[in-house]
Amino acid sequence: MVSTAPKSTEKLVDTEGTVRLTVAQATIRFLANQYVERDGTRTKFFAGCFGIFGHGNVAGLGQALLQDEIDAAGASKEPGLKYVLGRNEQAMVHSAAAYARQKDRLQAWAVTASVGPGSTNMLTGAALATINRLPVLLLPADTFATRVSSPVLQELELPSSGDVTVNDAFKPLSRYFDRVWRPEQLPAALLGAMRVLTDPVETGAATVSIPQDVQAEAHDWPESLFAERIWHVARPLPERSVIARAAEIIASARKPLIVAGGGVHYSGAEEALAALCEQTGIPVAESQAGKGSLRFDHPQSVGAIGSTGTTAANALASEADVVIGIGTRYSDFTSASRTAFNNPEVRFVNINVASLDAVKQGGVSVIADAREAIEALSTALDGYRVGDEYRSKVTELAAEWEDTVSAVYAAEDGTPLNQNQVIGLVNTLSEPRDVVVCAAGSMPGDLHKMWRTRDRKGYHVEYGYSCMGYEIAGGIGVKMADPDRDVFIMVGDGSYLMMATELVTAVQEGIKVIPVLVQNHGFASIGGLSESLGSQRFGTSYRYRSPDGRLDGDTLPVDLAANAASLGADVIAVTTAAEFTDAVKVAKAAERTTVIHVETDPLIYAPDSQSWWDVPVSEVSTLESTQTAYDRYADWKKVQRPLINPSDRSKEIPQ
Ligand SMILES: Cc1ncc(C[n+]2csc(CCOP(=O)(O)OP(=O)(O)O)c2C)c(N)n1
Ligand SMILES: [Mg+2]
Repeated sequence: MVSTAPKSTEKLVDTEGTVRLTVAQATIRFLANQYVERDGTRTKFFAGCFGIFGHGNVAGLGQALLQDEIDAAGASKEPGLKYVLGRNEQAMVHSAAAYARQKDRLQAWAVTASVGPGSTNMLTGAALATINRLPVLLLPADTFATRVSSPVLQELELPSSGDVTVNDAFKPLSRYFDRVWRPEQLPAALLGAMRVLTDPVETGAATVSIPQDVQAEAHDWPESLFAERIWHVARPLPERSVIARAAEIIASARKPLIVAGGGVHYSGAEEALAALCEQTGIPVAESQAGKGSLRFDHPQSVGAIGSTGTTAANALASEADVVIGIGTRYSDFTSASRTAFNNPEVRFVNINVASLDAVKQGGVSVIADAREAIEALSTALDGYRVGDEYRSKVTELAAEWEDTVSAVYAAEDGTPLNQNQVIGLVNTLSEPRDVVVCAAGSMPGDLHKMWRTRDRKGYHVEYGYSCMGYEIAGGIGVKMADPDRDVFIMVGDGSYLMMATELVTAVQEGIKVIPVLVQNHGFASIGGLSESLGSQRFGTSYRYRSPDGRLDGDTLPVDLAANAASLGADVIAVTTAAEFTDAVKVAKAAERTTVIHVETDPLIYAPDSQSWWDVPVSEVSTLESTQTAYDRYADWKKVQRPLINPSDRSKEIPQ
């Protein structure tokens, strides 16, 4: 335990092939030597390590990162693990997750946090990464293994259990969890984390919790622990008999529909998908994570599906006789809470690398890499094409929706903008390769419906967790992953107030992003939802408390433009379309992060999806608004497909 380590790591290799390093130094050196390989291309897996130091990691992992940086500078090399100081631990995990998504999960970040609150601040990020199946390595610090000075500052100290610490809260949120009580456990923990992080089925947050005394403890490691390791990212092949069965079902379809999810992107299956739908004429609808699987103007593209879908995709979904899910989790937004696929005879073919997703909605499960499965299906479907009538219907419905979008995109000059027009302006003024980023509020749904995606990585809306506060942190992660693209971050005032802190990190790192800050004085999204559910927008706008005790006074004198400027960003406040257009030009030409601040009316909505989302309404109430909403809710519940016995339900969509 008592450190007898020499001062310089250069002298540490002894004749027996061991190297004496602390657990923290060994961790950093190991991580710097991990690579992934897919389709013959090799990539260094860890781009770096985000961190905020405190007791628990400052003298362990902090010292190891310092030594790595200084040693690299001495050798005129890049550090093994570049260190980036963030402002909030949750935000750092979001940046890491966004980076991994933009890199199609072939690169990731480690995130180190201090013991206690620093570490538990990462829990929300862990959940987001795991739900979105994005690789992030979390290194929360833990309380003493020796317990000699327990309870240490910020220790949980449960009377009922000696080995539970706050970090146990990471267990249900992580796809891999280990705690390194002894140095000898470290190799197994790190190899276990790497296995999960690089596995397309398993990936998500991997957490290696290291007590602070163990981090600083020296150990003789086998040199081979630090050899370059290459992790193959698999493309599991579909079974031949399953493809034959899937092709048979699809070939019998008169109104098939593909639902493309995030798996299409992660597998790099966009071209294969385009080829399949050009060959067969099958239209493609997209989930939030799958948006951009086809360009918006591809003849077979019908855009977003589900609760925030286009009328085109939802009309086709409601009649489809075969639905082919590719890389989708079938979240409630995608399936419109199991009301989207309304044909009583509908059958499903689900292609997914994860059996968890492949079995959803029933039907044939093709457990395989998306690209491999699509290519196999293309061959098996040789000669199959949808009928001309169906093709014309697809074209007609898609064109109708595009007209609807064009109409609401159009802004009258000289008048204040609404959110549809703001989205339209960003879409038309950005370049096809630029990226739009969003996560929570009314904008994710509006973007899903209306954003015209022109590049496979041009649309980045986190909607697995829809986490307020992801926007700016996530946008920074996207920009770090893809510095050649401009990144437009669509952020509502609510999300901004929850976590704008990483603007400071962007300034520190010279990272330029373009946040479009939409000020509507509260929650347009939840306000609208509340109203539709009979709850009268209660508690959803940012107002003074009025003398009668309700939160419905004047709007608050909050100046978010000044707030953003105070964090070091350039800020342009605009009102009209002409001002917005000029601001985008300035922001695109700028080298610094430039926030565009615009006020909008929260009562102007995007065009309707003609769809539903299951949010239960109070069954009994003294409020008429709630009673009316409950009746409507009960009508929709009749349309919802049960998990089994789908035959005894209403097929009438409430008007
Ligand atoms: C961390 C977190 N807390 C709460 C919610 C629930 N929620 C979803 S949207 C929203 C309001 C977002 O407000 P704002 O960013 O201003 O967007 P707007 O609704 O006005 O478009 C809330 C509270 C959430 N998604 N994430
Ligand atoms: Mg708002």
